[in-house]
Amino acid sequence: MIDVEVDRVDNDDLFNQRTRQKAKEQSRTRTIVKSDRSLPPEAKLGVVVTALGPFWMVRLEDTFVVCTVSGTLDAEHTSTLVTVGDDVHILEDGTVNTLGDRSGTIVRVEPRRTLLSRKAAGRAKREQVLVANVDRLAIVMAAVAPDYNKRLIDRYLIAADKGDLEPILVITKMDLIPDEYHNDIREDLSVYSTLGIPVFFVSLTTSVGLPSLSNAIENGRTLLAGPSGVGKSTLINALTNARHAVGAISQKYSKGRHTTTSSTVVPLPGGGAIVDSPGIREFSIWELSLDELPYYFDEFADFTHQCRFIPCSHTHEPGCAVKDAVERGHLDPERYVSYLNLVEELRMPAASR
Ligand SMILES: Nc1nc2c(ncn2[C@@H]2O[C@H](COP(=O)(O)OP(=O)(O)OP(=O)(O)O)[C@@H](O)[C@H]2O)c(=O)[nH]1
Ligand SMILES: [Mg+2]
Ligand SMILES: [Zn+2]
Repeated sequence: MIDVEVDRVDNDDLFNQRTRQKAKEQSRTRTIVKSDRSLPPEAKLGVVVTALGPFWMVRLEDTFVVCTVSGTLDAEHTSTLVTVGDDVHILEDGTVNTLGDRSGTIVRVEPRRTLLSRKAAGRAKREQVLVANVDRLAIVMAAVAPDYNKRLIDRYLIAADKGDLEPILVITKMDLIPDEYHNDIREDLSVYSTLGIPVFFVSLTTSVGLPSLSNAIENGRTLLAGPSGVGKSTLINALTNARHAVGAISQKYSKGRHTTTSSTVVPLPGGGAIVDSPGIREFSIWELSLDELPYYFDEFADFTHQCRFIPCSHTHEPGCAVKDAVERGHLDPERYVSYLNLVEELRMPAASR
């Protein structure tokens, strides 16, 4: 038996008092997970697009339904029963709630195609699934203000690899860079194109570069990741071309709060969707082991078999072919710095990470 995961909302208006009450009730009543695949014929298939306090907002073909989780849930997974991005079957209860939205119950969660998780807060290092069923990871960084961070890009690339997501790199705020420096930036980031990762240089103020980015993410679900202030929200508004319904509804449920706290799936005109996940900043590579780290630096593979010592950590060993390739300019020195940083981090005792 597993607790239902809920995002708790602290607020003082009446509605939120009620949701708090509901959240308490839900964490007292435990949900039993079964996998019996029997489904009432009136159940409808939808997507969980965001969390609203203890509720989940589910998008059906033509409408939204605000849902709780059934006491007996049909699912194959046991960690984080419901999360944003899940394909779910719901039963509508035929009523509207106090905020005027249709309400229902999630009775089945379909198997997850992909998932991204992080270590849940608290002492027990449980896995918390942040978002399910995304296809692509757009690593969003600004050309300047704030400067892009290659260490962080490399960490996100590992996360994408682990989560089976196709990575792309989006560099925003190109309008803030004088034209004569554009090539320097392209050159500085050319290692990523060399690694086969599509790189898009855009400005959200002038829209330069947006059409090709828009084409690239037209299909499938694209998760945005990147530090604060790089333009993720601005990008969503630009590509979805309007204040989207998901945003409007979640605002209604979180009056008085200024920041987005839950992940959101926003549909794109071409059939795909963009997923904005505020918690994704810390999402991690927490399960990563020192032994497997080199495999996430694909380009090292051309050299590792020539190292004098096997296994070789590619840090201090004499006759290390990776280190040698960096010195001779065959491997990117900055990628190697990212690698060394991660080795150092992973060598720290797990408790202090
Ligand atoms: N000049 C310029 N400003 C931009 C561009 N993209 C975003 N901005 C500005 O940068 C600021 C931050 O953008 P947001 O979209 O809020 O950034 P965010 O990534 O959503 O930040 P968090 O929600 O804190 O993670 C805003 O003032 C935007 O107007 C761009 O391409 N050029
Ligand atoms: Mg934002
Ligand atoms: Zn080596």
